[in-house]
Amino acid sequence: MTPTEAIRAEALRLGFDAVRFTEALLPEAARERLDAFVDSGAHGGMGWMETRREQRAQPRALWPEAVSVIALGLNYGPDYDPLASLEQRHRATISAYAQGRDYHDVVKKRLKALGQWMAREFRGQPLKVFVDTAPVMEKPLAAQAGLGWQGKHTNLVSRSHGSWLFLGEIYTTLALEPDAPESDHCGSCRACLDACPTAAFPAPYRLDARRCISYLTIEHHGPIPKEFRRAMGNRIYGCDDCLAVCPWNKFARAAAEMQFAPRAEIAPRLAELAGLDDAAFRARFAGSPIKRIGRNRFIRNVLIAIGNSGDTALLPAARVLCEDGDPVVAEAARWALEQLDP
Ligand code: B12
Ligand code: SF4
Ligand code: SF4
Repeated sequence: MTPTEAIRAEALRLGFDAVRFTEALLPEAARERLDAFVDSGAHGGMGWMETRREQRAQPRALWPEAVSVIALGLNYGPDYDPLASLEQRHRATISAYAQGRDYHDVVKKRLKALGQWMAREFRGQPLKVFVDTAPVMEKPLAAQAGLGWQGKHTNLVSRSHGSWLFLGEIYTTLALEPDAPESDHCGSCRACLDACPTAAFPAPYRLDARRCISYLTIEHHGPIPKEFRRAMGNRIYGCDDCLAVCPWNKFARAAAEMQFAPRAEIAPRLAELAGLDDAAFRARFAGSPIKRIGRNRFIRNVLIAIGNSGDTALLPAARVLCEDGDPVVAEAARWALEQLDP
């Protein structure tokens, strides 16, 4: 077995769904696009996109010894329609990626297990493992390795898993035979661009994060800008609209990883969520990615959904939160009241 064959076999044994190899070198175009994204301010308040830009743009700027990158994918395909709850306006829509256990933990654990196996197998060859939070351009690297292509919604689309792959990488000093990149199979389709409720794509393959509901509900601090509140509907954590409409999802399968299965009700009632105090929020979302936005940002989002619900039974929940100690929550509660009882 060649080293790549052995690593692929071990990664699949550990439960990864896709494994490909590429050189630890990104083309200049990736840097130029990252520069264009950040220089135009499209990253909004994600200051960390700016601070370690050099390392993000080029693997060897992060780790000069890196020779190859192992690009790995873990399927989190939902076994239900992630857009079905959008019509249930007294309930919350939570992105499919956040229904189960935090993928950072699940993917990191697998990456570490593969890293330990490699350390034994290829003695003396250092490596580093990454998922999401490091300054690594995960999608361009995965596309270059042939795991899929960056669709017009900017995420990686796979011929076998559609839009539903989490990405992780191993940077290694091993010289591994690179795989061929995947070509773009979007063609004339523009379903994702047309599905976006907030018109967050200024052009195909380009996202303005400041308009994206995923950014607004997860990354954005402070009040949600008024122009996007109506369009958020009942999406309280992330957004799946552009991913879910992709025709390549017809080849996707439901996640085999049980830890990604919904841990509770897929679309919980807004009334129940609005009542969570800090302790109850932390207990309910322990081990979930939702925990990281904290109770106040979460309740802010729930209140926008309450304002959009048209359900006057939710008026008492909004009224109570007008007195909340957090000014952003209190302002969102007043907005919700105005929508329900103008
Ligand atoms: C910042 C970030 C966000 C931001 C910005 C998203 C974005 N598109 O940049 C926000 C908070 C909005 C976000 C949202 C989501 N995210 Co996010 N996010 C990231 C993060 C940390 C960095 C991404 C980044 O570098 N963006 C900067 C821009 C410049 O990079 P880019 O999108 O690759 O841009 C390229 C294109 O614009 C392209 N391009 C430009 N012009 C052209 C023209 C052509 C012809 C082509 C081919 C390409 C092209 O070139 C650029 C650079 O190569 C990554 C993890 C990581 N470390 O990479 C996760 C990551 C991208 N997110 C992920 C997920 C799952 C999501 C959500 C689906 C979550 C949700 N359901 O709410 C949404 C999807 C929203 C969307 N349509 O992108 C996954 C995506 C997995 C996949 N299969 O692709 C990642 C990889 C995390 C992971 N490890 O799994 N995210
Ligand atoms: S995640 Fe939602 S808001 Fe963001 S670009 Fe996709 S469809 Fe638009
Ligand atoms: S919905 Fe269409 S345009 Fe968008 S990523 Fe999928 S194939 Fe490409």
